[in-house]
Amino acid sequence: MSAPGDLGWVAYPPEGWEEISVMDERNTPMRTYQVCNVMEAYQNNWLRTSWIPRDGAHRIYIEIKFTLRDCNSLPGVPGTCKETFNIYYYESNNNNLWYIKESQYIKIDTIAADESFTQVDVGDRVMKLNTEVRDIGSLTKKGFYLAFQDVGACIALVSVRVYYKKCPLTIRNLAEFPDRVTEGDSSLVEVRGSCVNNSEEYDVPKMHCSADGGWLVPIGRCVCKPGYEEKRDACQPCRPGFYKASSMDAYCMKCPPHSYSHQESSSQCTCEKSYFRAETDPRAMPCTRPPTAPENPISTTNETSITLEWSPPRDSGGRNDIMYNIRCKRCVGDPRKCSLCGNGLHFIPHQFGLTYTKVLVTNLLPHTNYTFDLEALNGVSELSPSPKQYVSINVTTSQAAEAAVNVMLKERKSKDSITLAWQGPDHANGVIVEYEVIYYEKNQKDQNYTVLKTKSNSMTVDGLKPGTIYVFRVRAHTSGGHGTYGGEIELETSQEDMLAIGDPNQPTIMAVSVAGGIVLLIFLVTCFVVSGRHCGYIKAKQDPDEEKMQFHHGQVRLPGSRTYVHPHTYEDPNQAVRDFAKEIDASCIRIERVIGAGEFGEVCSGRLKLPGKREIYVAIKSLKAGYSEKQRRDFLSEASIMGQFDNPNIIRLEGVVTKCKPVMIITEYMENGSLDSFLRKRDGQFTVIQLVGMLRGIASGMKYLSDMNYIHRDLAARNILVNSNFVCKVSDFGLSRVLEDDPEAAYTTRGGKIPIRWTAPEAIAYRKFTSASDVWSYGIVMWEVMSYGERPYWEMSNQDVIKAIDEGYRLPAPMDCPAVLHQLMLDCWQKARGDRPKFGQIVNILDKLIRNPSCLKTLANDAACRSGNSLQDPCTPDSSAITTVDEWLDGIKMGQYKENFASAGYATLDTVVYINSSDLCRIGVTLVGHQKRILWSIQNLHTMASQMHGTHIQV
Ligand code: ACK
Repeated sequence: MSAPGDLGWVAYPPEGWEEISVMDERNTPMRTYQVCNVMEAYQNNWLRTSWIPRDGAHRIYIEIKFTLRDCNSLPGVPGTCKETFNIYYYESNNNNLWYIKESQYIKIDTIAADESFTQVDVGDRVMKLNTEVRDIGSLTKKGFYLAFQDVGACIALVSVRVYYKKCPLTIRNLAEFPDRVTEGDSSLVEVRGSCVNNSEEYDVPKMHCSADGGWLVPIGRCVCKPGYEEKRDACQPCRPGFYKASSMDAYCMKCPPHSYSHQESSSQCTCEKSYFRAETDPRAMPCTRPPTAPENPISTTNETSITLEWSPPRDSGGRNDIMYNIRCKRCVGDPRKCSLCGNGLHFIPHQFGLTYTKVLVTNLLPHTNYTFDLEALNGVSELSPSPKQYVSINVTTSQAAEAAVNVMLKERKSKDSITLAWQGPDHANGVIVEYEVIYYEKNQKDQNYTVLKTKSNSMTVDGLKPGTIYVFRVRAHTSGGHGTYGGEIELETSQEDMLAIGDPNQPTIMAVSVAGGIVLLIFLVTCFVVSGRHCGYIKAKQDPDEEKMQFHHGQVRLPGSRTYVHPHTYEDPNQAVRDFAKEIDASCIRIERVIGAGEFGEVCSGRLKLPGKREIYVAIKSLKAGYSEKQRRDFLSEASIMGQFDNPNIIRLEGVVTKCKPVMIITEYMENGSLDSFLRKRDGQFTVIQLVGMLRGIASGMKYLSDMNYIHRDLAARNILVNSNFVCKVSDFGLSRVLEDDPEAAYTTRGGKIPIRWTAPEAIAYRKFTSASDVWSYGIVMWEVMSYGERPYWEMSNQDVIKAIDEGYRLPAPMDCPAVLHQLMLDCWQKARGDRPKFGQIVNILDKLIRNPSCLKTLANDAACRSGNSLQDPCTPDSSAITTVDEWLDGIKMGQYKENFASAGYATLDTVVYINSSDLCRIGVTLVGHQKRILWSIQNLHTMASQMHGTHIQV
């Protein structure tokens, strides 16, 4: 508080605090309150401020500037001289109290000076000011009074500033977040944003206001409506000549060729005259027009069949969806006496909607004139009012060869072949040269024909798909020409190979009568056979993780490595316990006290004295009475898993008691219990190197597990145990653990129970648990360790965590966390699991850091720029201190855009931090995935910096 005039504060008794004007160092007058009754004992001087409205704040901060005389410097003062004063408050809805009893005030604190001064030199204008800040939380009334109690010191109160903190109005992801006063306690408050003008919600925009007045964890976003694009936190209209069709498009685009927009904020461009846009055409596609007519039609006549061929139109209208229709007219005698051909003709493959420039027409009448009109169409032909353009071709047929055949079909089927047999025609019109068998998969006629020829009366067609229906037709070829194809017969291959089904000589069902005609089929053979009748079977693509594995005892394992054996692969789970856990005689165990509760019963500490060995401290998990057989199996499964491990960073199994009740699992005793509660109790008490040492131990244990192909699925600080030397060991290997035991596990939409905050997105989404998903969890454990047991993602709901992760949000660095460690966390949280480091690499990095602690000096929240791939070497300047745009882009594996950034004028990192998605589009980063990666990295460049400090208000 500084005020040049009369402040109107109340001082009593009157001979106590005095309001005095002094000059500050710039010679401007200012008001102070002073008291200096040091010569007399029993001072009790009060100074009370006027009423201060609370203004909705929950926590109020008071900054006091004052000077205080050192008692020793005052000559002749008695021992009652003091060097402190007290500060109090009194909450009240009433702003004109004239008297408040001393006993009604609540004490805030006793204030002592950091720097007392020894001399009062009136000429010396440079005062040694002490500044102290105190706060009061949980205020509820409309306002309050502050009071300063002097008990015999020499004080000058120079300034009192009262303020509260709020998260200031801000715009993020096109959503406006209003001023928000922080809470009295340290919780994060979720605030919903409202979309800026001309934008709409894509996903509910939310941010969290922290007690410090900073905005944290933006999730959701708004997007600019069609016709608007994002520019500097606002949605600007597209200029004339530009358009934006969908709110999901990032930026306005130039109207495509043959279209225009005369207005601002167009969501699409109008086609020029004679140009059209089909309903399904993307808005970015140029407007197009119908094609011209097909060209160069030619025909080849073979008796009563005709092959027509033509060239595509000269102008396709700008599209590539050209199709052809054929109309047929039959003209008898006078060419003007034409009628439509009717349904008797066969067009192979079709009459309408042809995509090839060739068609075979059969069943024509001999010695007849036909006119075929060929027209080309495309996706906008129907939109054009102009008549379609076509080209005509006249054709005359000749005498048909007569070759009537009766074909009998016989069959023998297997998985991939069918044998057909038939009898020759009764009255062949000439000598039979050969037979043609045409077949196709039922309903696939248009895609896949095969024509086979034989001189014999039977044929085995092989290379067929199992369990598939094929359609067969047969015709004879005589010296007079081809007969027409006979009727169809449908035959199905068997599902599995059968030795012999049916007698090949046994005639089956069908006799087909075929009327002959000569047909040229060569082009059919080329068009359809070449198009590949063998679809084959697509071999299921293997996951690269799985390729190198082989099955052993029902378990996957790497060749040559020791692999953990899942207890479920034993028919008798008790055998697994016998194989991997030592039976201990209950008389060797002394239970001392209960230390916790597990899923199956109590956890106790005690001692184990095996014959011939020294006594050791152990933890004893027991199975509570009344268990089912399944519970017993699940309980002991932890022992059969743990018993397979032997590593200093994995909790060691001493043995089991199964021969008497209660059934028990005995493990080494870890004096400091679980890591999360251990760290919470010791907040701030370890050096960074000690914390890194713990992390190294956990990573080493996890490396051992992943080398054994064991996937933990619930790696979290609560499942790490700490011994008296602060060695951390991975624990909790029960089979039902992830499903039942973990209080953090929540049901997912797919039904499984998963500890969401610790679990990789692919494991949540589709249960893809791998060592890489364990690495993600390890990153969360790193964060828990570096924040001394803070809850990951604080009070956010599980749903919000999933959404935030999906949108690229990652936990910011904990307070005082070295930049390299936060970078390593971010690496563990790569979306693509293949991009995450392996546990072996993590151990190496941590080892390097421990050998080279200077690498840990740069703190994440101080680092001007953070990014890069710390896996190469966390201490090289490249990864810990990125200074150029090129280094930054290389670091986030976006080096291919260096030129785009350079030519757009982004020369230094400080110019990059303001880039948004439209800017990225404009400079040529159009892939959404790349945009996201770059924008996340930019967000990282100033994660904490952007979390503004509280707004201070003066009263
Ligand atoms: O956090 P805590 O003290 O550590 O409380 C839990 C409790 O038992 C239930 O699991 C503690 N606990 C489990 N195993 C051990 C062990 N091997 N040594 C010491 N404490 C253990 C754990």
